[in-house]
Amino acid sequence: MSAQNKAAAGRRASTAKTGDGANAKQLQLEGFTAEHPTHLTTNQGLQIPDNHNSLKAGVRGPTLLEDFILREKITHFDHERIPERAVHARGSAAHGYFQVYQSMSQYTCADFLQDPDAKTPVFVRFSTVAGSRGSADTVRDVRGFAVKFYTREGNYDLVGNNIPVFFIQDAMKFPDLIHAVKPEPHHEMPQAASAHDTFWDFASLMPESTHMLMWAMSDRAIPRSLRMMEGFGVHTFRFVNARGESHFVKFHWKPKLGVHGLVWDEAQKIAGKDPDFHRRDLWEAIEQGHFPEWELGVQLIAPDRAEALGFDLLDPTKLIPEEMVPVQRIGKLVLNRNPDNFFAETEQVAFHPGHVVPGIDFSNDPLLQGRLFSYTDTQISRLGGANFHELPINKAVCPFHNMQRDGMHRQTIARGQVAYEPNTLGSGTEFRVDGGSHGFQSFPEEIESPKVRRRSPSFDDHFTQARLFFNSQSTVEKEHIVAAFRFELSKLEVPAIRQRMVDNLAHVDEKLARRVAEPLGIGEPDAKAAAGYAGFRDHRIELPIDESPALRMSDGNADGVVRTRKVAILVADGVDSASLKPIRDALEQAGALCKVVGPRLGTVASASKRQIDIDMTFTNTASVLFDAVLVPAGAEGAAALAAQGDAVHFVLEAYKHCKAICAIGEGVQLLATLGVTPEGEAPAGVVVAETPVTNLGDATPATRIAQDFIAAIAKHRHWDRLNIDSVPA
Ligand code: HDD
Repeated sequence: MSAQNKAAAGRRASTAKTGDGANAKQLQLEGFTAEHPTHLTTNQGLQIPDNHNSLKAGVRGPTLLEDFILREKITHFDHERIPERAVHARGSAAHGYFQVYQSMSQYTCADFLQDPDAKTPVFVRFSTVAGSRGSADTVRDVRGFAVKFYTREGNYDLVGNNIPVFFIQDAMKFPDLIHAVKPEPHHEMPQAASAHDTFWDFASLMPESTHMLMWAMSDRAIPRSLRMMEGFGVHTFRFVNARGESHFVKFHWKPKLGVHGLVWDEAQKIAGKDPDFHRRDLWEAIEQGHFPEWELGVQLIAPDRAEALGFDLLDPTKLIPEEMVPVQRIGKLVLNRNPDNFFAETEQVAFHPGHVVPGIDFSNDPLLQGRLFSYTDTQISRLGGANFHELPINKAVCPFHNMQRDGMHRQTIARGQVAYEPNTLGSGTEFRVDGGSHGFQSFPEEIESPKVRRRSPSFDDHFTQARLFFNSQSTVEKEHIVAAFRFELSKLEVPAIRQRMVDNLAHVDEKLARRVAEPLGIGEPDAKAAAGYAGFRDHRIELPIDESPALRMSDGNADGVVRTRKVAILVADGVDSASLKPIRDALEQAGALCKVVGPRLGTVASASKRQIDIDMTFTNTASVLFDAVLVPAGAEGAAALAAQGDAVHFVLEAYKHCKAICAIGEGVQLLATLGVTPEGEAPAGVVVAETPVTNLGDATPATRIAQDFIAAIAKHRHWDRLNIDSVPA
């Protein structure tokens, strides 16, 4: 068995042996997995004698058409691509489980939300929206957060995003939205970016997109890690209990590691240095046993309280502020196993918001209603027919059977004479056809209305919640939003689109619009010229709050941990290893992941002539791939680092991106020669020890330095550094 196969088998064995419900899916998948063989065969099972040479008429003669082994191999290769997803093509996924904290029977009869001892297997796929399958992970975009629960009552898919609202209110506009954001059709540029004319042309004409645009221009759209983002079901759904009583529900995923973003400059650089940054981060965390966790949160609204919210629950461009309806945390999601095969699992998984279980139902949100059609439809062309539910990753773990038959790639061998119902020749009379009380029950909402092709006036206010979001941001988050709008709009070739967009923004916040407009070479924002101005005046939302702290990222919701945060330790020959070790030990004890970065692979010699192993070099990695930097003591080492442009750039860039930096002894002088530590007090997030620190015990300098550094890393970023604009990086 190859090393890789052994690792995969080990992973499977370690989770399979617990025998809990979470592994029902894994056991099912086992039946479909294949290990590397000892010899090669054709697809018909014939052993292949030679996998290097085709069959020829003489060694220098033409290849014979008869060579079925060659033909089979090439034919399969010729057909091994399937269409990528129309949206969310770029994704990464993992297996895990969900466990409810206590029975939710008061609100829903969904089986997987009843028993706190039961673990339900899940497969979760994260994605970007606009980019192609091979596009970079860290582009500015919404992230998909799709969870498939393999429950005992059938598959339940919660197909959400990392942003709680959406660009449009009605599915009728979805193809337009996606055509606008995708690369422009005449020259297929730009890839995985909204910073181009067609997107902003559309957005500026669709004022309902304003709230979502505020989120998309915030740091939410450039997450530090897939493990550090929230997830949202977006739409209002229904919980229905065993008595048939219903509550409206909004779903939230709250990450245990807090909510953190990248810096835009950093995100762009990572897209080149490591386009797989998020995929790698998720994969490595799971391989190393640092299983990412989220809590499932619900906001529950009794139907008779919906009206009092002041906005329409059916409008997907609105959220319910947590200060108005608190989020109750009802269970946890743990991702603990990487897929065995990207194509078979991550690519072939098919989500659908219409995959619900008894106890969960839809609302009349017109965006959701359209989605209920789209997802099955798209799989039919993407996965090549109507039998995609039989693919191993999509297959329910509970028995399923009906009279649907045949079609491309059918796997199931349905026994017997009948494929219709009712019947007397098979088991037809046992099936209930009376809409009786078994199985999934649609909530019997009373509806009596004329058919209309119109938008509800209760959807008309496009700016009040956008303003709530903006008002709720910290100063630095507001700055990032302004900068993001400026960047995106500066990329447009048509000034009139820029103007229309800032006119719209003037309805959110006059100052915001002015600041965005400043460097764009356009006129003053004019709110009266904005699209959607008239409708907005007539149907304004009144909110009881001006700010919602829960919408802020900078508080991070983190539990102050540095688990899995990456620290680069910069070394060169002559570094002081004695001062390095206690800090590194403390970091690793706290769960941080340290990598030694040096001028070459192999080792460097410390000041005391000890060999220090190098993990990475200044040329094959970069500061943007780390959360923090440690510069050790040692006169010779610091001088060597100062003489190495890549090392200098490493420190400067980390500083500019507001990351925690710790410098010891001569390392401090290195910082000073770079001009980043003015005389006197160290800038925010820079921890310095003027003299080397050697031992770790309570109250020693090393302990204090390590603790300060860990606390600085746990803060994620130190935005209050004053001089970063002048730092070249
Ligand atoms: Fe969608 C994929 C999330 C609106 C049509 N969508 C897709 C995925 C996510 C979302 C996470 C990727 C699933 C995966 O990993 O395979 N979509 C959303 C959210 C929406 C939303 C949160 C609004 C609240 N989507 C939406 C609308 C439509 C679609 C209004 C069409 C009317 N979405 C699709 C699709 C995709 C898809 C074209 C592409 C691939 C797929 O379904 O399986 O059908």
